[in-house]
Amino acid sequence: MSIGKPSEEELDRLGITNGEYLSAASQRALSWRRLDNSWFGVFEVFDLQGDLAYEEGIVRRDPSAIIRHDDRYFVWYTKSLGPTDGFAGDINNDKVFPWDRSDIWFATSEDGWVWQEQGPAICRGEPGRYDDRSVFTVEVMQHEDRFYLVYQTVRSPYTIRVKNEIGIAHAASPYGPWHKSTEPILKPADNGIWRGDEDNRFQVERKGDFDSHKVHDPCILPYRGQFFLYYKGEQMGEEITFGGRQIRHGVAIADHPLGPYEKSPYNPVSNSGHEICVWPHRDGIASLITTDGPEKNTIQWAPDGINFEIMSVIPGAPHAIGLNRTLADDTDPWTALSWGLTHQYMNDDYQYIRRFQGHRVTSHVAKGEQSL
Ligand code: AAL
Repeated sequence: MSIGKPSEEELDRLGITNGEYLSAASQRALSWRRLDNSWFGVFEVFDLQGDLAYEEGIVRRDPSAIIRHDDRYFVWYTKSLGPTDGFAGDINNDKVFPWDRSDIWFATSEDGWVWQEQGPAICRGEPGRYDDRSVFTVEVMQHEDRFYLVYQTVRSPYTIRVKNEIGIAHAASPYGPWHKSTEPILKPADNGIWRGDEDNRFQVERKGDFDSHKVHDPCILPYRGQFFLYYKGEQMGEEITFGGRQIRHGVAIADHPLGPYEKSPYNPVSNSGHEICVWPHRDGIASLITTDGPEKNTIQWAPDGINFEIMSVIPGAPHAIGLNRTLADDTDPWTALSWGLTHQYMNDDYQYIRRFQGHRVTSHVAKGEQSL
């Protein structure tokens, strides 16, 4: 890579001993975009109280964003019962994943620490419907006095190769009643080709687009007069990259919250990540990229909601974050991350919802030491 002749100031800032002898690492450092530390920070995670405290035998995971209505916070999440059987047995009777045979429930809280579970919001559909096996991993959007829940769906049987789709529901109140879409609003690309009939997702003739197997983790943001539905794609024939699982995010755009949603021709819009965690920041969209891929543990920002650049590399972030949509500050990206919800694995069978808190870090000091 040609980087031109580094200036004395650059060599001094990066602490490079001799500009005539640049190691591969120094060459990379010189090619980085010039970024300050305003996007760098850390997270801590805490137990919740009340009905969302850990409960043996119950899965509660993938919390939505938090919204505030009638002087209380609301969150929606995946809820299922009992341990996971996996795929080795009878998939028609077993529970193949912790998020299989799930419904979407919701809870409210006055302080964000003590939560009261209110009951189911979205239940699995009638047999034969696209959502008859599981509804899970929900996000909420409040827009012009209406409420929208957008979530993943699976139709029975839950095979390894089953395609996962996205449904939506809307209501005039966060308590419901919810009106579900009769069809999915987003489906996987159908340009992948499985090899053979064995229920194996790694055997493919052709992998197809980044979202040829599953569309997951939907989150809709109103943006520039339209609705940007960010989602995670899983690809048929998924591989392990030098950063882990081959997972990427895409966006689909609509003029109305209920769609029709059209996938952006620029997809994928990330080359890494897992659950979607996006929020409006300045005139663009910020995105926390966690868990999978070479750019995991980064915060990225796109001035147009599509072309994301790395703004910081962070020590790691809570998974499946549900952002607190009541927090907004266009000057500090960490305001939106100052607290919200996350999930944690107690074990492979049971996950529970916890609270995260995050803050910006501008210096590294010893006990008693003054920063600049
Ligand atoms: C997550 C999400 C999706 C996956 C599984 C449940 O947290 O990425 O929802 O399907 O894990």
